Amino acid sequence: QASGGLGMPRARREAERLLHEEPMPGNPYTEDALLRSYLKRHLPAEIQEEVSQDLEKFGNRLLTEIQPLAWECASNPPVFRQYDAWGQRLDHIITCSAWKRMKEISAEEGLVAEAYERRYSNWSRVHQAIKLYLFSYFSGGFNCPLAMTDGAAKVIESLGISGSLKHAFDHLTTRDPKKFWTSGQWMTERRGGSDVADGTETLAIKQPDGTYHLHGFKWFTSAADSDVTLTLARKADAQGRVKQGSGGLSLFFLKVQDEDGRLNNIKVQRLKDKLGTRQMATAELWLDGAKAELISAEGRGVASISHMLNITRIHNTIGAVAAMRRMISLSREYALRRVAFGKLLKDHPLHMQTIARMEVQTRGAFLLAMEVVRLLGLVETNMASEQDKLLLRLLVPVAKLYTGKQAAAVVVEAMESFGGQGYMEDTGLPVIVRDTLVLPIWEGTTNILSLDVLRSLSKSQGQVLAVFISTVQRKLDSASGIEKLGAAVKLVREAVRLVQSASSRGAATMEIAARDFSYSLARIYAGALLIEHAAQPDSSSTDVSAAQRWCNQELCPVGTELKNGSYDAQEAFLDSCLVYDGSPVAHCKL
Ligand code: UCC
Repeated sequence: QASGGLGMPRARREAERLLHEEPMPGNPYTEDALLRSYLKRHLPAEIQEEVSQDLEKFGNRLLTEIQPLAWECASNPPVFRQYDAWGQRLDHIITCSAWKRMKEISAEEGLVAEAYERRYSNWSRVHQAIKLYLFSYFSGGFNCPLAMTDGAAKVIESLGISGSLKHAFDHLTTRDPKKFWTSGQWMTERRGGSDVADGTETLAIKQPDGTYHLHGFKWFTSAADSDVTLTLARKADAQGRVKQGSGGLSLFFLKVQDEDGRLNNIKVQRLKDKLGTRQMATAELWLDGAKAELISAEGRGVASISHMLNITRIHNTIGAVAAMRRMISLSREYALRRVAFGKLLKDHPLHMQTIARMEVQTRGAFLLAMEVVRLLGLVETNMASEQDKLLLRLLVPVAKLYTGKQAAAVVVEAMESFGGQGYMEDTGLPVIVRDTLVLPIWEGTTNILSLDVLRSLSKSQGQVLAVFISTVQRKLDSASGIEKLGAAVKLVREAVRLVQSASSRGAATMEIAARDFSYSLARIYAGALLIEHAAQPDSSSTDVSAAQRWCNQELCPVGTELKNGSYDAQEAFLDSCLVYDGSPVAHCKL
């Protein structure tokens, strides 16, 4: 063994030096400059101190108590036991003790409750969202059931809390760990994850006592260990006939198990073998007469569950920003410790340029997420104008689709900043990457959400876009006369002009342009938010630089593509083919 001159073999010496390079960011609240400045700017003085103390305390709890639990969840994914030794069917989904503890902690910290207690009025949503943002990475996947639980509470609240649903609402929004329930969201069947309207086959048969028995097969059920769930089904009439399409779907509430832990006429077929989010049990479930309660008006299932979808899409957005922030914190920490080519990574300009670009992406995404949450808080406390409501409708899908894609790109980039270490399982970095890659898929893929953006435009007869544009203009006005932001403001104004003219294209062009159009909205709005933030008197040079850098990227891809004439459906179809045999489009081979 060659000696390295320090009295120990070179190999051992190298290994011991590596031990000192583990990045260890501190309290995620106190170390997050943008988060703190956002709160300082927005929260009324009388609640700022209290919220800040709670977040700092929570940040410490995350590091000391919760982080080890997250590791435990990652190393002990749920196990499915279908039969006992004697052949009795069990269908037990066994979760680890850390996962159960996460549920208790979620209740104690009010991670759902905070939003419904509204002790800080419209700011309660922001407080809750920031706790979720801090919790996300440390949650061991428990952020998923929390998203659905919040969504279920929201549906119940929007339908009017009454009868047995009052009981459920109390359990979903309690701070008492012994009473806390989580909810599932069983929407996906074999024939349709996106096309829920045509893909849902589950039947609901009315019983003499007014309840329903559900019969069907749910293909993906996230956090299948949840206490209750919302699900869609087609109500059969007396002759057993059902109405197809969206208008035939109604929304049902059910308990997954009874008080003795027996499944509610549900059979677990298997757990899904997923790329990531493996800490959380996703199952295929047969509903074999599951007892359920109809909670929406008949045929209003999709419209009713859209309240849940909008909440889970916001959680998805928060999770995306959190993943980016975590990876950058780790990457930055590593740059302070790791030496390469004779100096710390932090002293390599190209390395820091790469981190700076990720930081800019994360800042834009953070402000976009917080804007959505801020608007939600206003709507929920009846403080929102009609314009706020329209803006929220538009920004939820825009933020979800854009941040999901950003997060997937940023975490992969950040992984690379660790070199080979980033690819090593026991650093924990691959867990973050895998868990992030689901974010563009969960709760509606990028294309489905882009079409939802168009839906919001057409349903409001273009009003959402008018509000979007006037809000952006107002934010830009806040920077008027600030010279260093002048160029950025000009770029956003030009992008607004382009997106406005793009929106007047016909339906066929808009459909094929929907993704670029949505990206344009996201980039423009985040640009305006970054400028507004940087225009504050106490803003930092980083705030200004982030606004400038963000606005120097292409802000309106839909404008460029329109100029290039690239929105032709027939051409897109042909161009997507690897081989085209010259026969009509329908026979094009992939
Ligand atoms: O993926 C899943 C896993 C759960 C894990 C959760 C964790 C997430 C957080 C993690 C934290 C890090 S669960 C399944 C996810 N599935 C989806 O997201 C479905 C994707 N597909 C769609 O979104 C489609 O666009 C559909 C299903 C909404 C399309 O349905 P329809 O019935 O064809 O659409 P319609 O006919 O346009 O809409 C029916 C009604 C209309 O209202 P009315 O009748 O009054 O005109 C629409 O305006 O629903 C209304 N509606 C909405 N309203 C539809 N979408 C919305 C919306 N987003 N907001 C408000």
